Amino acid sequence: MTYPRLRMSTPVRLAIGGVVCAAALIAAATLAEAAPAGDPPGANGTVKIDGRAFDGDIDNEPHVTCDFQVNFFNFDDDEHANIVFTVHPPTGPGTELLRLDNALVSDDPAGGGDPDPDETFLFSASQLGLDAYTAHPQQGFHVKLTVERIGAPGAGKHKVFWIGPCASPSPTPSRTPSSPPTSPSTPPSSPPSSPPSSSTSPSSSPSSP
Ligand SMILES: [Ca+2]
Ligand SMILES: [Ca+2]
Ligand SMILES: [Ca+2]
Repeated sequence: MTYPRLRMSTPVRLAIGGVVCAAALIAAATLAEAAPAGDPPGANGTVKIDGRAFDGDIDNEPHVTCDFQVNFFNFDDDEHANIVFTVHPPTGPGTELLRLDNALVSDDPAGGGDPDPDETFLFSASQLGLDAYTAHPQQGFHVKLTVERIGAPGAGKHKVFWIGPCASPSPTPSRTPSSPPTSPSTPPSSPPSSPPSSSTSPSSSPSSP
């Protein structure tokens, strides 16, 4: 019978904790509502890298594995851009990996108030031809994305990020012994592609007597 002090203070602490949590929630909600997000004129669009799981949030994920999305936000109506990937040091010297010209990145006006999610493009390390490069054992391939805004010279967007090779099945958050850098990769033999050419020309001239 020598512990009445602690027993008395526990419900008080719980009550105080609840009040603090409620106050923090209210403050956060107020901040979110009060954030002014307009649609100023000019190149106010933004580009984000989104790795799995694809969430579409307006934040950048500089480490992705195998495949990833390039998400466009707040671009103007009917805006087009060139999407260009180059290999970045130390993985490579800046060679162009893939170019997607004149892609439609927004089919609606920039959101006047709300965040305006626009187009999303899916890419993968193998699509970029990164198999030709040696992945850093921990980081993967270093790649630079450049978005050239058509009709808006000098207003390009850049993102530099790391892509894990597609061979790794899942991103492991724990520290694992790095796999040996030299992986015996067999070159993909091109499958015998037989296009279904069913070209039946309807040039049948019914010869009537
Ligand atoms: Ca994500
Ligand atoms: Ca838009
Ligand atoms: Ca939109």
